[in-house]
Amino acid sequence: REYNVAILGATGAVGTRLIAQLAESKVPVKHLKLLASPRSAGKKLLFKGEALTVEATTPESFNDVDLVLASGGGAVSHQFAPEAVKHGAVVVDNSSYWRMHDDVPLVVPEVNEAALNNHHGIIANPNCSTTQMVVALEPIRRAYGLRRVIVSTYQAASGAGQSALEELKTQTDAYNRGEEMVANILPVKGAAKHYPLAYNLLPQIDVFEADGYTHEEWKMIHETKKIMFGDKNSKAVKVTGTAVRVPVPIGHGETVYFETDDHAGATTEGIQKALSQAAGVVLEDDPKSQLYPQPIHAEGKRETFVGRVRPDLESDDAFHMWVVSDNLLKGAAWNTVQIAERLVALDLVRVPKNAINRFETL
Ligand code: A2P
Ligand code: 11C
Repeated sequence: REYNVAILGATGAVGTRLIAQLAESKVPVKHLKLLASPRSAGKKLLFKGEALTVEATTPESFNDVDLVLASGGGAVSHQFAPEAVKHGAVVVDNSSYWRMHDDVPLVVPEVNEAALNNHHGIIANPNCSTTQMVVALEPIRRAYGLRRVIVSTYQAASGAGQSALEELKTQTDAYNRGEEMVANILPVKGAAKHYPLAYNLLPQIDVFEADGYTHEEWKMIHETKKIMFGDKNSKAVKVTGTAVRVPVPIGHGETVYFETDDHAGATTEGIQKALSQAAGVVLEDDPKSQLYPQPIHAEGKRETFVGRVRPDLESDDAFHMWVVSDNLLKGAAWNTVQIAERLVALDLVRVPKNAINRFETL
């Protein structure tokens, strides 16, 4: 069987990579439709060497579409994902809008592929910083259990979209010329204040919650619990963290402190072995030869890179590691296309009849 596929948000930082990842995937594409805002209608983008014309998105865009890969942001997915499902299309959604919905599986194939089996038309792709962390933690959980995680992130500008990446480049040029840096986007589009990222660090990703955590930190906590422990509020594991934007174009880094189950016998060597055998992980861990993951080496790769695995010197059953991945690929476009590949392989590219009107539109 071949599928009619639509990419929603095709002109964005993730959308353009969705096109490239789909072209190199095992998804048999009969026809590809590129959708974006009316601003981009008429623009041409290449898919497998063929120039396709971008169309403005309307509810009718999903007529005759089997599979939608969406990356237009939360508001766009809120509006259009239910429309797509009503038209019989299965949506793999990159936005955060549907992730916590009880009827929406939140999937990283290396961790919880089985959650795809009872989808109702929308499958959510996690936040980029969550995805790479759970890819690295899951083999450790399987070997030794997991009871606590404390993460600090070093997140690239492209996580906030193409415009944030361009802003970083413009600010860097301005700084190097001795001119004033202009900030209009970061830390968060639409916030009261904006600060330059070039030559700087911003300890704010997304908006602040009432408890003092940012929404990015909230996502890492609850998405990790839902993906690895099947419940967004699971008490089986404690997760917390701090998310920081760094002046790197592509590739998120994370230091992860984790505690395995009491007396599970975890050792640095055992953890390294589990990581080296895990799907989607590349172990780059040799301090003697200064081998450790770096964003510039991860860019363009689908894998998650792990290094600096070492025991905590003062706590039992506790370790630290350093995790890097291309936030636009495993963090977004590749994980989405990988989910699509698995849906095809499992013959799950169909909306169950009782789910057509399950999700409310705006
Ligand atoms: P456009 O380029 O026409 O604005 P990014 O995450 O890099 O900012 O990309 C966001 C993506 O979402 C772009 O492809 C953008 O299209 C698309 N988008 C934004 N608003 C809408 C909308 N109202 N309907 C459909 N697509 C949208
Ligand atoms: C960032 N992690 O780096 C965010 C981007 O929930 O999919 C991804 C937002 C999301 O800014």
